Amino acid sequence: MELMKEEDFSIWYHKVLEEAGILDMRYPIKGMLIYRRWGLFIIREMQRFLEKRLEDVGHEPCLFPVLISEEVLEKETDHIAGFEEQVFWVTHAGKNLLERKLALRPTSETPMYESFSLWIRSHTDLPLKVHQSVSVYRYETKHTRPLIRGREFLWNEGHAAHATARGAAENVEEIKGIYRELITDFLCIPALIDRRPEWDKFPGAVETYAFDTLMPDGKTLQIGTAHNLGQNFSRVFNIQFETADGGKEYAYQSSYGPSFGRLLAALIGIHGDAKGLVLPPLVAPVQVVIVPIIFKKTEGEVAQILEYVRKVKDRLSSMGLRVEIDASDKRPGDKYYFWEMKGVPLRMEVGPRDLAAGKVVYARRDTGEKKELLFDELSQVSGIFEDIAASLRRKAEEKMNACQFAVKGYPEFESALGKGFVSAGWCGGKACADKIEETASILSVMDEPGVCVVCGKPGKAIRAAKTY
Ligand code: 5CA
Ligand code: ZN
Repeated sequence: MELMKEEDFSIWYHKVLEEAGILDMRYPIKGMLIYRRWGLFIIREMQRFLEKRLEDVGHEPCLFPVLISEEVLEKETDHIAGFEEQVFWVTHAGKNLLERKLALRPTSETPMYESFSLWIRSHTDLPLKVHQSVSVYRYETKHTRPLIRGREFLWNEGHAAHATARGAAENVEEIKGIYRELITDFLCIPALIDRRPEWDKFPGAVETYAFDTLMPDGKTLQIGTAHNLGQNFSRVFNIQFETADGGKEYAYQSSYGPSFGRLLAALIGIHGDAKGLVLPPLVAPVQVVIVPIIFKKTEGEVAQILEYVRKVKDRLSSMGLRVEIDASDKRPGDKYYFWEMKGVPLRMEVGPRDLAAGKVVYARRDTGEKKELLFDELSQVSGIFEDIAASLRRKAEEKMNACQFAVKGYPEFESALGKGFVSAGWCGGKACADKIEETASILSVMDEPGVCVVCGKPGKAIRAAKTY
């Protein structure tokens, strides 16, 4: 491979997606992908981790239909205004025009909240929290990119209703914590959480928080969001409950979703290197690959080594690890190249000398470091995996921290864009925001003061970036 991802990230990225067997991008509908074993496995691991955490804090799994009736989708006006350009409509059944067209879900607030109004009667029914992992459909008009901007993409969406505004706000905080665990603890991806400016909120939300990470080309990628919806939807969908003292009130809601596709894109882009994928051990489809090194090829030697290799595999498998033996006829060098490209965290090499000494040689994918372990020390692999994860996380954090710039004037602002996160100032005026957003996005308007990079008037501090 030996492709430098920093120099041309897009070429590197497409090549890795294809060669590592993550995706097949030749599906003949724009913005739609075929997920292959390697990519799907990683997504399923993220999904498993997230669903467990959501269910631990009281979310019930559910599965809603992919079609939404026109009437339901269009109930909340801000919401539909935000999505109407992006909705795929089903208009026909065979040759007949449907009486009412049906939408492919772009997100599931509207159908779910129809049901919430049936499910919620009393304060004792609250909080109600549900989640589902599904694909959603948005007719994106911006340039589509695999995993990053698709017209079909995979996510988990969580939806909650609480009896109080405080309950909803606390839920959003809890979700931010869970997403932080998924993104940074589990996937080793650093991210900033920002409250989006008014004009960039989710359609129908009171408040939107977003997780942004930094891709190798200097553009930021929004990987997940959590929205406080207040009572906007509950008023429209009539989600009312009887309070403890016999009154009636509308529920306070929140909705949230990380994009599995974007998380996978970030994982690949941030940890990968010139040889291809580099996977954090917890999500790697194969965590250890064992390569038998056979010199003499006498039947006796081959059998002995293979037997030892199987013993090593059994030992590692008994620890719950995913292990593969590559006993193919390829040359060892070709095998190394192949598994490195696939991002397998640990390679073990076992030759006649290792067999005699009862040990294995291992090479770390992330650092290339080579060391030995005795058969009896194989339990140390778990510790090595923790070390690999910590090191990937630290490297990515250092890189992202080194790409945060604080600027004052406009020329400085413009030249920092595309290199990472840029802190600057904005007066609050529309003309200045428009000027800034010609080349960048304002990720957040902070509470601290700042001097406008465009007009020089006092205002508030902002964070801006070139975004995907
Ligand atoms: N209903 C809410 C929360 S579930 C919602 O739809 N929020 S969203 O519009 O912000 O989308 C959630 C996340 O999906 C975004 O933060 C972004 O990371 C991801 N996303 C949005 N559009 C795409 C797309 N076209 N391809 C891949 N991921 C996307
Ligand atoms: Zn200004």
